[in-house]
Amino acid sequence: MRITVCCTDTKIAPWLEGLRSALPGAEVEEWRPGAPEADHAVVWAPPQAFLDEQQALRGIFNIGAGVDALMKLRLPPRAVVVRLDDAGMSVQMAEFVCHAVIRHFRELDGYERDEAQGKWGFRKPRARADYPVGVMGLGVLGERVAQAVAAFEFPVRGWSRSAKHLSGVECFAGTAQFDAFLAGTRILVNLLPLTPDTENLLDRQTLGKLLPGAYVINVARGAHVVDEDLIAAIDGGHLAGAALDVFRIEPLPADHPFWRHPKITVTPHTSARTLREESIAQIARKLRAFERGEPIAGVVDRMKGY
Ligand code: NDP
Ligand code: OXD
Repeated sequence: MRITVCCTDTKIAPWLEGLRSALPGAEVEEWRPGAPEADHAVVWAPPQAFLDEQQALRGIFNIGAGVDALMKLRLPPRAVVVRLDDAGMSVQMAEFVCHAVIRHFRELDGYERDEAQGKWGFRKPRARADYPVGVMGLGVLGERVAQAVAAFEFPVRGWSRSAKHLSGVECFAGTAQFDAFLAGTRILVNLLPLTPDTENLLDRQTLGKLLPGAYVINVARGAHVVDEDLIAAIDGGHLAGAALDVFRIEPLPADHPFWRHPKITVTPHTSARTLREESIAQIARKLRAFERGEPIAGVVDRMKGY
């Protein structure tokens, strides 16, 4: 079995080494233009030229959970696209989102400002019941996040494409129930995949349907948010602020207003990092199962785009 590896913005040597030792029978090489056609590819944001040359691929294994960049390319017709499912990301995402929810709810940002001024002063405790948390996307990451937030006794609601039943989470599904989901949400967490259906979903209209004083936590993709609409909703007072981990352009350009907005917290796409060892183990496991003709988790539905 021949495996070609093509990962932009990633140190490739440890991936090659890890894949070679996890799949001893396979020939694993970094892709170079003109390389022989492989059976499978391990990729992150590959160029179109790579896919144009590698038309015989049967499997494309993405070293991330989101496949939006890959879905914008012309893919070899018979290749099955497989994403990472969890691989150590869901616990990271749960801790990141719980931290952001609690930082906002407990006004820890305000205490940080007070500390900088040497000020000792309490804020009135807030009622958890007034801060329902709404999680958009109840997949591998969203479900784990919803349950982690619920463990802190926040009222939790979730929204997905298909109907779900999750303990401790009030579930809403489809466009028909989107407004009802938004209308009862004060802290909005975005964990949707980026697809033509979800791009620009967090615009003026959507944000305007949240409870007054809502707070937005975006840990999915930057293109879910209409940047100007988010800033306008914060400056207009309907939103209390936002914690943003993902952006339309990454790294976030130095002159982007998000950097300097006092009510926006910026982190550099770090809420759930790809963990190399876990990811290699998962890809190797899936590749072996795939070769045996067994079903594997994380196969992307090309029609849905995730
Ligand atoms: P999954 O595919 O497991 O889950 C996606 C969820 O979104 C599903 O519940 C799905 O509904 C729902 N969904 C998709 N489209 C719609 C729609 N049109 N309307 C309503 N619900 C919809 O993905 P993961 O949980 O693994 O990952 C989610 C995203 O998180 C990734 O796509 C990626 O962009 C982002 N991510 C960000 C990271 C970071 O560091 N910031 C790290 C890893 C991922 P249904 O269940 O009905 O199919
Ligand atoms: C991913 C990501 O999709 O890192 O895994 O954002």
